[in-house]
Amino acid sequence: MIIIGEKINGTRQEVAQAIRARDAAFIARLAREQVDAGSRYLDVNAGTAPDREPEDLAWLVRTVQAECEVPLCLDSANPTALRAALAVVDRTPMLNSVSGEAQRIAGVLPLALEHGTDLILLALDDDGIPATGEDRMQVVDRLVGLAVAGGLQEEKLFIDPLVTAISTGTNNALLTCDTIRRIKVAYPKAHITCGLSNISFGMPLRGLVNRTFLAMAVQAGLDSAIADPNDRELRETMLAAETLMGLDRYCLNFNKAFRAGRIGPRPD
Ligand code: THG
Repeated sequence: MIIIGEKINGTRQEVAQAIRARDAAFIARLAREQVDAGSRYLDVNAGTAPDREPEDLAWLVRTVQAECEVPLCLDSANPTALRAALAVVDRTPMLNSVSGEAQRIAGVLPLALEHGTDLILLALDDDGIPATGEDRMQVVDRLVGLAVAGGLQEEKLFIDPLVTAISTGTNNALLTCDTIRRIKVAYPKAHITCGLSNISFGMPLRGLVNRTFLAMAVQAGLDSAIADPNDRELRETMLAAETLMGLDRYCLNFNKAFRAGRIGPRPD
């Protein structure tokens, strides 16, 4: 799975504080621990204060790049902040994200096309999050059409079916899985990602709910997740699910991870 490490996110209080204090060591530590745990991208989100976001996001980008080499996933709806970040990135990043909302299509999509970035497509538009997989696909179809017509290869697209809390809708997990299946059929070369932990908002035992949902979503075709790579039990479920899906010949990855102590009992 392509893990996009989620921890450098200004909606988390300790990160918001580190950004305000320009505490580079704190951010560098979050970057390092997520890369060491196998993140292929690091999500960076500076929070949503519109006046400070461009400067804050550019600072986050520079700070993370000084510590590690993985590409970044620039998490902002604000084109001005994305432009400020794009001006300082070393490696072509992923943009998170464009949706079917007119403002995002006008503001974010041109940046992705201009810079040839990877791009997350969200299955929502100005009418909100569609209630069925079929309707989410209408948004996805439109966005894939625009991105591909603009010159981005399908392989650079990470389609997000959207995960909404199971506490607010009995069928929300199944709805996401249904959307994943449809995406997989329509765009087999695109990646499918999601914010996994949205599923468990308002629940006890969130880790258990998140990793069980992960196994279901992988079965449906999920191949990427915005998640906490330092969650050992999540990592275990991820590896087991990939192996069971026939993606791990001779169970080599699973056994290697076990021998390296990345899954199973903690080496101490
Ligand atoms: N899709 C896309 N991008 C996204 C999301 C998505 N970006 C933001 C979010 N959803 C995914 N990122 C995070 C980052 C951190 C946390 C959750 C999701 C997190 N949550 C803990 C919690 O909710 O309890 C801890 C909060 C805290 O530490 O303060 O850490 O769906 N494309």
